[in-house]
Amino acid sequence: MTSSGGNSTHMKTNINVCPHDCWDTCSMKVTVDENGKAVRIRGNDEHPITRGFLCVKVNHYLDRVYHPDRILYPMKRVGAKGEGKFERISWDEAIRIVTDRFKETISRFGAEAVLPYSYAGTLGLLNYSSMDRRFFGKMGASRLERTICSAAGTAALKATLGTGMGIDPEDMVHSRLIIIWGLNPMTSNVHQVPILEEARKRGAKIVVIDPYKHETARRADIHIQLRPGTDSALALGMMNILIRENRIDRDYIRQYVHGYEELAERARDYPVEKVAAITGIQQERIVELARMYAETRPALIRVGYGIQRHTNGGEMVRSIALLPALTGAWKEVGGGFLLSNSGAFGINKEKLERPDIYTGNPRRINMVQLASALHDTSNPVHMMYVYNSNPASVAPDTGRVIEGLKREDLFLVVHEQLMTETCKYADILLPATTTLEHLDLHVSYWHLYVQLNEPAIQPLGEAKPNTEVFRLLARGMGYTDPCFKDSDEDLIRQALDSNHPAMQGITYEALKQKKFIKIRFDGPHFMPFEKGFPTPTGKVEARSGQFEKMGLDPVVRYTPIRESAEGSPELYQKYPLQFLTPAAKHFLNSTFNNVEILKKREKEPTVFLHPDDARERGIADGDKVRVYNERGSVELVARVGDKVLSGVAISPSIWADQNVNMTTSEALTDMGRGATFHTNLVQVEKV
Ligand SMILES: Nc1nc2c(c(=O)[nH]1)N[C@H]1C(S)=C(S)[C@@H](COP(=O)(O)OP(=O)(O)OC[C@H]3O[C@@H](n4cnc5c(=O)[nH]c(N)nc54)[C@H](O)[C@@H]3O)O[C@H]1N2
Ligand SMILES: Nc1nc2c(c(=O)[nH]1)N[C@H]1C(S)=C(S)[C@@H](COP(=O)(O)OP(=O)(O)OC[C@H]3O[C@@H](n4cnc5c(=O)[nH]c(N)nc54)[C@H](O)[C@@H]3O)O[C@H]1N2
Ligand SMILES: [Mo]
Repeated sequence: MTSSGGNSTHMKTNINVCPHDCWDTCSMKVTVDENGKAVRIRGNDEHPITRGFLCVKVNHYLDRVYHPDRILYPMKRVGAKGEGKFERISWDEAIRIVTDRFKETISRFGAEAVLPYSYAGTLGLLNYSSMDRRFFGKMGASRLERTICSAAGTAALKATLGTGMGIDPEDMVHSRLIIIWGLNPMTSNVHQVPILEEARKRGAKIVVIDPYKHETARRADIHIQLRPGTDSALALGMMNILIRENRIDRDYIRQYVHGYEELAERARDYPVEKVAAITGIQQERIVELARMYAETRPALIRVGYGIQRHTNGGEMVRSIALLPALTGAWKEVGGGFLLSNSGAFGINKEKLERPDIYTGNPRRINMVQLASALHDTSNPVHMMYVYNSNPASVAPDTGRVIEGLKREDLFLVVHEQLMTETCKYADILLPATTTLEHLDLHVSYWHLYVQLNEPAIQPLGEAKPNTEVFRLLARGMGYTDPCFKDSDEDLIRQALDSNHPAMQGITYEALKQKKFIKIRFDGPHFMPFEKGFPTPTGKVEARSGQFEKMGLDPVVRYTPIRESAEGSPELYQKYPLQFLTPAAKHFLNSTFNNVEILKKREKEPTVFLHPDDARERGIADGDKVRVYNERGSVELVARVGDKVLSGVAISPSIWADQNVNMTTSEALTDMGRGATFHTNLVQVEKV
């Protein structure tokens, strides 16, 4: 704690961690006044990734903490479901009502009638997954498959590289070619921007491959704008050129690639003329890209999560992840691949989640298919407990999700910080603390720092952290396992109790002192695959036995996405526009879409259309339009220009009242059973 000058002798500064589901996992400095109120928040200038600045959203984090819609007390519903009328009750009463209802539901219908629903409202390891997993595991409740974000990419990396790991983002300054593939750092990963700028100063070229001409694409040296869902054809086309022109690293391949011959044969099916026709990219540009990729070293491919939210999302990530193995790009510092680094940490998840105390082997419900789960009459969900998530906004086919939430025979508990669309349907609302109000431990899925978040202020009202609520619920249920008594500090020690080499020296005490510590690795740079890949063959798997067992083609190929001209010609006749709904700059999924200043900056729910598509429909820039398909519709303001190709429509998401997820589908990805928000055909008309 340090004083921060002027007449503010009673001010103190606290180090917190940004809890949001984002690559950057920032370190924040929070100033607290003499009344215990947080009055200022800024990026920690001592943190090598945060570099003293926060994103446009989290600069306004205090507007969330002290928001008029903050839920401060437990409440019970007094109006109709969806009306949003609640009355204050005590915590004791709330816990009694909820545990009585759990007991009644379990005795009448069995524990599978209970569905926990959570995602990454906070990435703090304690409040993301610890006591909650113990609690619902002990109960034997339906298991939630948490697949809404990254499942296809994770499965693709696991099978191809053996783990979700890539290069250290701090080493990107050494890259001379950076291909940003299906990611928009200016919006979703802003702390990568200074690294890109530094690399560029040192001579790097930046290429963006994305159907969307977003802010990052505009600033890149080259933007390759392709048709959505066709990237595996592009990657195979690049391989075809690399192999034909002998621009591959045969030594590296011999040592590190399993199934190269079969991959080379497959790549022969993707000559440049064919790839140009599939992707919509000119032939010369494909050839130029492949040659540049082989020649400009070190070359890094940085892939985002947006790209894998398609029915062929796994295949796309898999094909792209094979490229650096063909050119041996992994050998150089700053070369290789990066999607996720979550596999780099050695957190002791077993100790946090305690699968040893779980009851039975309950059914699994995929969070992407919540709409169907809530309409399942054969084994209905009668009780749902939501925390760390806002399914009425973020889950696909939202119209059907909301219908399900309105069911009179569904009892809904929501533990939240602020009123959300989901809260409106709650029977019981519980108040949650923000990251300024609780203790937690953080890793990142992009950079390599472990961080400690200690509370800066007292909980507002009667808000409680997730961990504490599950302790109270466990007591109410009569669960006597000692692990339900573990304190948050105990949980941190358990998480850090790990033999993993990356975690050596990272203790609670060390973190209390330093706040953030980089994981341990040998040598001056993090070179995760220097000694081989953690796959069954010890090599990059161009031929995958794992996929073969799953009934997939063991060698990658291009499959058209399900909702596209090639994938479903009949549907395409009625709904001829591919609708992408990637991250909005001023919101984080649905979080922050209730902060006035950020809504103003994001302006209005918008859809970008190509001039040809607009003209054909009599739509002018600024017109209100209806975007629809058989699942539902949403009203957006049309912006006509060059951000999209003809045949594509894009809407930055997610707004509360005009929600694009009314149109999105529950279909799952080819691997990992993930979400396919971007495989979505629509029609657009003027209203
Ligand atoms: N401001 C802001 N930041 C965020 C978030 C947010 O909502 N707002 N969300 C956070 C979360 S939860 C996550 S998972 C990450 C996501 O961050 P990103 O990985 O950046 O994900 P998206 O923004 O969904 O999509 C990135 C890009 O993928 C492109 N894309 C879609 N389909 C295809 C395709 O077929 N091929 C190619 N090449 N590109 C395609 C989209 O046009 C988009 O530009 O960001 C986090 N950060
Ligand atoms: N169309 C479309 N839909 C999408 C996406 C897209 O790109 N396009 N992105 C998808 C992706 S990548 C993701 S990750 C999902 C995200 O879906 P969600 O995980 O539901 O994300 P948020 O909308 O940010 O909602 C998180 C909620 O958790 C609450 N919360 C935060 N911290 C805590 C806490 O400590 N305790 C409790 N109890 N609550 C807390 C917040 O107040 C917030 O309301 O959305 C998906 N939906
Ligand atoms: Mo996500």
